[in-house]
Amino acid sequence: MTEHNKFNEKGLVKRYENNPILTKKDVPYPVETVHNAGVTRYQNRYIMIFRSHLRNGRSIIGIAESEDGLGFKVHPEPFLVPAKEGTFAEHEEFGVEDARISLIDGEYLITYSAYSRHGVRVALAKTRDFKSLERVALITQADHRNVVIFPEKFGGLYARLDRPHSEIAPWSIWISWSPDLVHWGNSKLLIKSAAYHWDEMKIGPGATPVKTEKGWLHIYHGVFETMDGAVYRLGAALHDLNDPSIILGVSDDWILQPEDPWELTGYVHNVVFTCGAVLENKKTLRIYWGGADSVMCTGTADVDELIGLCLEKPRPPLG
Ligand code: BMA
Repeated sequence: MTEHNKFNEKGLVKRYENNPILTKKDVPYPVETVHNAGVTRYQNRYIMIFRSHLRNGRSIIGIAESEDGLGFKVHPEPFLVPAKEGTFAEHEEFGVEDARISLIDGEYLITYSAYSRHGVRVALAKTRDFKSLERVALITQADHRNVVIFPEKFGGLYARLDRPHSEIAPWSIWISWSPDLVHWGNSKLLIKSAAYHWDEMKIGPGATPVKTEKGWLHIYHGVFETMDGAVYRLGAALHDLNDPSIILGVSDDWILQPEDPWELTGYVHNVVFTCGAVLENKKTLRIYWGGADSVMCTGTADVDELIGLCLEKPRPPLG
């Protein structure tokens, strides 16, 4: 397997040479896009749960699996479609989007955005086998997206990264805690967009954080507004191992920006957006991202380089 960055040999994220790794042509039911997938390891395989737009413009979540994390085969049926009855149906009416997966105590926790006439909320579901799925609760109020749960408890509490939005304090990264996954609180603001910076317009949690010797490594997204619309890029943040509400560093530089043709043009142009990254080994992080809200791509980054960027070339977390 060779990986390279076509545009910058020294780029932090080395793109896989056969990107994109999954497109709508690989899906055995009619969809218009394949993107923003949560990814995890399950029984010596990689599981990817990816978002697809239907032709009514609303999204569902499909599932694919892979031996090597590069070649994925999509299951014949979608994994998660809007609920048909009850509270979840009311809140998933306009679609389900951007799932993240977190493994704790043998259970895979799945957070996803639930869209409805009431706004966007985050829902939590869980599975042990990626066949059956149990919806647990809607775990935010409206105007939240991009919730990722840390794959470990801290002092008996679950921790998650949040992304509430309001006009006074737009789109920032917060942390909240819960004893039972349903009731969340003790929220605290961790990282804000920095003025005239690549993440100036908004930021949000991205991939489920991974544990390294130096801290929890979190790949997040940041958005910059240009005359040609928004550009979505990825950055890195390092959280304290024992208390992830402590930020050890946030990289000043982005680590990935739209460059390949399928990242520059598509359903929404100029977008790289992540919901999943897995450690291949202690040294290498494999990152998955949606390109232009249309296809799935992957690449690897050196863990020490990412940590170095957070610690040695940081920007203020509350910029
Ligand atoms: C965000 C979300 C993401 C999407 C991105 C770029 O607001 O909708 O799912 O990838 O915009 O369109």
